[in-house]
Amino acid sequence: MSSQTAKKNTEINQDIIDKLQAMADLYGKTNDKWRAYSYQKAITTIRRCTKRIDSYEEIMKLPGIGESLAKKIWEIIDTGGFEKLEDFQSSEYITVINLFGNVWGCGPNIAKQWYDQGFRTLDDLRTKAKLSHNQQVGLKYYDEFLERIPRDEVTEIEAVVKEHALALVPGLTIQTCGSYRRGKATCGDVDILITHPDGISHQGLLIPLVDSLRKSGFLTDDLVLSDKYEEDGGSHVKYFGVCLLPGENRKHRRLDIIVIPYSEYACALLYFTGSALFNRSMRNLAHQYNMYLSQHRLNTGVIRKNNSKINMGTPLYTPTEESIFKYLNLPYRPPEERDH
Ligand code: DCP
Ligand code: MG
Ligand code: MN
Repeated sequence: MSSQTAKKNTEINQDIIDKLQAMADLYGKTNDKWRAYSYQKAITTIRRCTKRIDSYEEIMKLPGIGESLAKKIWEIIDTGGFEKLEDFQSSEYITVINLFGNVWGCGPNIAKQWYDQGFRTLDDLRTKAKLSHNQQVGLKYYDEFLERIPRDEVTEIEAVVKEHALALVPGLTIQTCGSYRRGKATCGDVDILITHPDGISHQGLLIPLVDSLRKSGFLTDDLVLSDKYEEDGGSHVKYFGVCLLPGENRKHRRLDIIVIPYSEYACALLYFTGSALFNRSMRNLAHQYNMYLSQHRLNTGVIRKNNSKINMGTPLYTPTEESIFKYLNLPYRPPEERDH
């Protein structure tokens, strides 16, 4: 038995996970979603291993890991290196795509277009590229947006939004979701979900709230404001923007606000808490039960043909997150255990 079995479970295979994660991120950035996904699945599987993986056969026995990925994992274990990752990291194309892909709201396709137009640096983008409003904002705050936000600061930002929202409409339910609700020490942005228990008073809140926050100087830039958003009968309205707390040495932070009807609270809370990977497995599980899970509702009796829904089924009563887990025959998982 290797000496590493004495380590905490989470650390035993951490070196393998780190390399696979770096590769998954790069595949995601280059729009190779399928590879990114299979790497991500392998990471989840390896995280569950309670001992150090030390043979190729062992990897092949893990569920959902094919031969070619198994060989790469073995290379990491056997040699401590990962040639494909090193190739990627030293490729000019990958480096530039990664650089451009970190401009907020810029996906692999735009990054590739810029590369094909001959741009190689952020300065090239600033001076030569034709940028949308959102891309200009993303570029302006490039470094700030890449920094994680300390948890305490998220709490401060939440307090500002709460103060303005409650001054407009008393009795609102305001919950910060995303990585914050999952208990992370730092967050990429601030995700705030707002609703009202009376089922109606949330209506018409978003625009006055954004106006109020903007007037106070808290919001510095707007990215997305969709106050009329309808999707399969749901009606979430959302604002994506940039905020800045008052005081010295503050940083511009990304803020997302979603306002929803109370009847959709549990499904929206589950969705907005994530993680994105966890949401994907919950939706897949619902699929297996002929159900359909979205950020609005959980439907049962869904009939699918060739992967499209020919009957949407009927919505289930979902007053709490717990009720959603129950319908899916899953033991409840608190937000802290929903990273994957
Ligand atoms: N979400 C999702 N699928 C996506 C994007 C988001 O299901 N493609 C859901 C799950 C996320 C939540 O929305 O947890 C918030 O999205 P964020 O991008 O803000 O992600 P997190 O808050 O989880 O992480 P971070 O700390 O990077 O903001
Ligand atoms: Mg977030
Ligand atoms: Mn967000």
